[in-house]
Amino acid sequence: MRHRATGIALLLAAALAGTAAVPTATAVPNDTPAPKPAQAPAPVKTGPGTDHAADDPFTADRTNWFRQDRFGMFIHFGAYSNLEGEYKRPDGSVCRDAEWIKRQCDIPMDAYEKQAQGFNPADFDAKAVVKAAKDAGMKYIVITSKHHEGYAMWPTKVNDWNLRDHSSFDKNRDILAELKKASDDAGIKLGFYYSIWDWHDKDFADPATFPKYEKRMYAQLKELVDNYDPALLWFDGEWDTDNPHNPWTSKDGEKLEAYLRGLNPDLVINNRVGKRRVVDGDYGTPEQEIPGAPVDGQLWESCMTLNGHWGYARYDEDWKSAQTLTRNLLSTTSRSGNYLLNVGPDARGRVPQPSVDRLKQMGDWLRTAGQGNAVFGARYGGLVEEPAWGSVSRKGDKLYAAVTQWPAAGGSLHLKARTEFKVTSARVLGSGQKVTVTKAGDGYDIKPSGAATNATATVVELSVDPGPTARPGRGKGLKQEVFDNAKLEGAPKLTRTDPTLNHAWKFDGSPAASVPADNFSVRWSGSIEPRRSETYTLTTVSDDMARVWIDGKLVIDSWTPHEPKIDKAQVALTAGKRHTIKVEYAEQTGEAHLKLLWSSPGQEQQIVPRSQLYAR
Ligand code: FHN
Repeated sequence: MRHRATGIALLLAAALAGTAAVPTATAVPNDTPAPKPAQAPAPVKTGPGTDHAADDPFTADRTNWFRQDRFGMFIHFGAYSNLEGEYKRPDGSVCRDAEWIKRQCDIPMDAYEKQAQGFNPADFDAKAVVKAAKDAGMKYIVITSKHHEGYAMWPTKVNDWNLRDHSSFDKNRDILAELKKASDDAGIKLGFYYSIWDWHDKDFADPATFPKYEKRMYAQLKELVDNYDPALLWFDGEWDTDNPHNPWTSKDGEKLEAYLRGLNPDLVINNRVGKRRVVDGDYGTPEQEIPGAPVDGQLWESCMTLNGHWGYARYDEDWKSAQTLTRNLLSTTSRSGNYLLNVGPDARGRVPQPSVDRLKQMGDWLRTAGQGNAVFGARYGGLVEEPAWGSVSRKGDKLYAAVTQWPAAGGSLHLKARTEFKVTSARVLGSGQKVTVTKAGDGYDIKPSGAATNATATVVELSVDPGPTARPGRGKGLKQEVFDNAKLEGAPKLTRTDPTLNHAWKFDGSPAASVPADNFSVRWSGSIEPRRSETYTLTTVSDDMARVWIDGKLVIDSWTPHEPKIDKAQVALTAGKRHTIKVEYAEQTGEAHLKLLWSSPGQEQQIVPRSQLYAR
């Protein structure tokens, strides 16, 4: 912990920095953590034999907090915030945008740098920001450490285009350190957004000098990981675009992801580290939308604005209602997704009050009568189809039906069952009213005897018996035969037991050091043992080619070369029975990926676990 700056020190520092400083009554403690001794990143393994699949994000301890927490705060805060969404051009015309204002309003770089020099978020109060998040029920925060403008919101040593060296802000403050401390004190995870696309760095746009930019980017990311220990990195600006040209490739993403996992194997990383695909990072990032069902092959998080802008825009009063926001959260959870809801602090660093108010209302709903159980630790309902009258999430042996269209007196709510299960009891959270549940047609009718408890969503908690689930198997994995050609020809180069089909060989890797990174193929064979008697969805994520047989029947045939691709099949499996399985895969050139996942009404999506796979 560095010394606490005093008023005089502030003046001295300001004098040195050439900016007038008004000493605050109490010098803001400088919470920049003493940099940890530079961690030499673990050597990044590359080349044949490398498999970049760290674990199964659907079940790994590393991602558990992300899968349980469900609800986070996004913060867009940068030099653009100083303009508060509006730029008056020299000719008197006014141009409006938020975090894209420099580009969309064609602000010359010198003019933009000049305005940034006046940026002074003196009122940024990390404790207040964290309180707003906690009051909302949010469990993690992701703040823009560097947006497309390239302006670093921490005292980076890599350049002087940052809040410490290029602003009117207190040079003894470090808002990321303040936010890290406040988040840690409040038990909230902190993550950083980082834009790959950089409008300011002169080496970015030219492929010939891009490596120089990349080196600086790696150095900045190492500063963030070493000095602030984020739980999550939220990349952005990975897409193909111009002005300036963005040369980022999926191979660049592979390299960066491997580097970051070497820095901290516990990091959770989004799919924009690469090219926003199912094989990039740990989770998908739909934006301003909510997928209609659980996303195949990947965790996911929907990010959304509270009004119409990510960065602060003083004129934008188009705030979503707390009701809409809470229902969005319930919808994302009921499809096993996360909701990252954005606030944009103003030029002084203050979170707009309408944002704070709505977040508090969301938190009030979550804290009422245990309604938060429908979100925190909950996931896709699975056992039932999503109804038109609301959403259904599952948490252990409970289903939480969040009803947004309460039935008329005497009416009932129908739930269509996706598998055999029993409802053992039902109650309305926050009400003593009687609820009767009767089997009806393809599912159950839920008949409440009273009124809805609130206008946002009334939660009916159903205690369920999901039906028999066999004990975990004793499998050790499938027989794996690896061929050093793309046609599964000849004798296999090696034969062994493969615990799970969860492979990301990507560009440089392969199943073994003796197998080249291109032109290889693999056959897995043995049996798969489900724990429930249900219709399972088998999902492959593959690049270049894959096909799957169950009990001798070809159920997935994706045997034409392709980019990373999802294929699915529905197969009826019997609990405790060992169904024969054969999977074939071929890699010609380029990237190589093969994952085999399963899900069923009673089984959430995961890489098929080792315990359920047998070599014979
Ligand atoms: O261009 C950015 C945009 O400014 C904002 O940061 C969003 C938030 O995810 N991401 C990009 C647009 O997809």
